Amino acid sequence: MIRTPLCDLLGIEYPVLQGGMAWIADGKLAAAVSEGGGLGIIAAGNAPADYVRQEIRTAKALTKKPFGVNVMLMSPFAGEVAQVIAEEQVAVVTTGAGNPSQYMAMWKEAGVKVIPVVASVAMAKLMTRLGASALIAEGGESGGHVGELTTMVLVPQVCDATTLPVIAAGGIADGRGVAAAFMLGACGVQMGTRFLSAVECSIHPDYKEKILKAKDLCTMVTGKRLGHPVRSLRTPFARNYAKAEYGGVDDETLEAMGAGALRRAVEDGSMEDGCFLSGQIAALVKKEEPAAEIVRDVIEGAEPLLKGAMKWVR
Ligand code: TUI
Repeated sequence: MIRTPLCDLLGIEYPVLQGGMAWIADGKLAAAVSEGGGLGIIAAGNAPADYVRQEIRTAKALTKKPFGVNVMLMSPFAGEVAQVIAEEQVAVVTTGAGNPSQYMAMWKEAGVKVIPVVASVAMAKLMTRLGASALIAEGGESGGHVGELTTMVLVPQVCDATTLPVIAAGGIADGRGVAAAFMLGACGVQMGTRFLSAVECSIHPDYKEKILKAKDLCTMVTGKRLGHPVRSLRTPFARNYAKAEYGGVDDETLEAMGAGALRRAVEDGSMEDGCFLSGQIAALVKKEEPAAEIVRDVIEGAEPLLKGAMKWVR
């Protein structure tokens, strides 16, 4: 059995978090992960506060175990979502794509544990000073908004920069990834792409199918020109966007192409105008299965590897 300080901090059985994927990670998926002994997380994405409150209530109806909400800090609704999280006294808030400093005092006062995603050492130090409960160090192998550094180089540097528990994210989808993350100094993992195949994940069937069929080189990063690089499946949409980005298209047209594209992928499964977020590890996602089995599988896969870590040492 693997138990780390993160389990005690969050009141969970296994040190596995499900990433807050916009328009994907709803109350149903989050509750299934939490019921399975991990920490499920509802994604606020670009949605208004009412949507988030509804998903929180759905999760509360499905599980008595702790779950979290992820705030996407570039969302125009981030402020009102932050408020709802405090009002609903959600156990944990994670943040992404920005600096959550302005909300930390409010959340802490409401008893919400704050776990920011950091993509640099400077942000890790700032969040430690402002009273975060733990940090998620997310490397650029992940799907969605990506930073500059890989998981391999970010995680040990963040571990050196903080005394807080560190959760590794980006490029982790099985027991090998979990064991590697622990070797780098993390005491927990967050996975997004692996949970796209969960039975309780309500994405369009074509999206799921695409993930199950993905190979090593199936993702690409677009959006660098506008300052928001995003990793997604290499679909006709992503290729067209890249062509526009490096062609003569102006910023407004590019913005318009991207607007609503995450939601279109999830709801319509359209390869032509949807953006299918995916991490580089999609090729390791082999079958659809209940979220609880995914949580158990990655931990059970890591155990023998960690126990056998001495096999080359003389
Ligand atoms: O946030 C994510 N992944 C996401 S958010 C998202 S929705 C979206 N929609 C349109 C454009 C862009 C995103 C899809 N996927 N991951 C967590 C994450 N946070 N990765 C990197 C960061 C990060 C980056 C910079 C965290 C902090 C940060 O600080 C910047 C600063 O203010 O100094």
